[in-house]
Amino acid sequence: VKIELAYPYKTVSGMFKVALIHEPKEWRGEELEIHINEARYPLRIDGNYMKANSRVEFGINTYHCLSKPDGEISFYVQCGSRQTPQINVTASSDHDLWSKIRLEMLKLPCLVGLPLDFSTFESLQHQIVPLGSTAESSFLEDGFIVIPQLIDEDLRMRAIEELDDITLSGYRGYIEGDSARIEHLHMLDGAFTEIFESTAIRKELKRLYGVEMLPCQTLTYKYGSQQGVHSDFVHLSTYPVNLMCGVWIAFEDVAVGAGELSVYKGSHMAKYLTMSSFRLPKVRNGDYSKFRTTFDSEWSRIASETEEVKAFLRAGDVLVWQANLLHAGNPRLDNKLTRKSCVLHYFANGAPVYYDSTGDIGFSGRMNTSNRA
Ligand SMILES: O=C(O)CCC(=O)C(=O)O
Ligand SMILES: [Fe+2]
Repeated sequence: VKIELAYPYKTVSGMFKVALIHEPKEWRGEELEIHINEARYPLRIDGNYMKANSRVEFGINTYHCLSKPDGEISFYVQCGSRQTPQINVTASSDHDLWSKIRLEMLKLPCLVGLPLDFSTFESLQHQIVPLGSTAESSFLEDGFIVIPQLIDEDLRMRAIEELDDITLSGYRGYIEGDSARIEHLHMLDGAFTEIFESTAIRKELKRLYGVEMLPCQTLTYKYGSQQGVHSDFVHLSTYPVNLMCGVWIAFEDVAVGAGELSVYKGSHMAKYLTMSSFRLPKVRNGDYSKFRTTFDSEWSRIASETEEVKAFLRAGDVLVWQANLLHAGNPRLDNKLTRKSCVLHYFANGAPVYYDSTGDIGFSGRMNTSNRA
């Protein structure tokens, strides 16, 4: 039996995911005991589940293991006389946020079963953490804000150069002219890494949210995404609900006909739609067909009741949207026009992160992209 971090990153906050790997033939159904720092917890995963899968994933609610926001967590699993190797991780959280969320998170079990659902946290949702008191009222009311000229010229030009090289060389199967997004370019140790680690962006987000926001991914587009109207929350969920944001960066002036981004003013105030809103089972094996038919029409309906704002950003401008704000990529009216841009999603440092659509524990972001485990 062995355990490993299911996300091979060094810094975690809120919750993290581990995988317990065992050989089904050898599994004898012994009692498992998890040792986390000084504490011991029985691991309650039923026998059939264990027998059917050689890899069992579960989450650890770090709010149970730490008595201060930052610290080392070491853990191993005891399995009869056998014991897995010890794993050590460093948890980091924003102090203010951590202390606000901790009392509520202590009501949940230390070992979090998967899949996770919005309803797990629903009873705790009354405790919404207010956004930064220094945020513009337009951000609070509209659900988005444009910050002009946040990305400097040199970085922007290098990002364009890298994006052109990458797309023209067919990186990971990308076909020139396609609307597809290119994931994880910040892992290449280039301009996108600098964007991922940008302190200029984080400084603005700290002002808007009052706590440190950390990026979890980059999604880069050479052409318009043509994505239908949607909210990101069901895919990138937090407890409390409002602790995620999208950051949209324009690398070039957005041209008419290139499939500009639209945002829907005030739509972030609408109900947070989750799988349980529609009594849908979690998405399995990437099959979003049921998801599409239910969510898409409801999102379109809400969008039609709000004002659409077309985001014709200038090169270097950044648009920040709140977790539940509806947005869409318009159809590309002129297929030759590029719309070089990048989206990052940020989570508040210390917010428990999960993906309501799949029930998975989320990767909650960290700053250092080097030393990948
Ligand atoms: O850039 C776009 O057109 C939309 C991207 C988007 O919705 C996202 O990345 O969350
Ligand atoms: Fe989105």
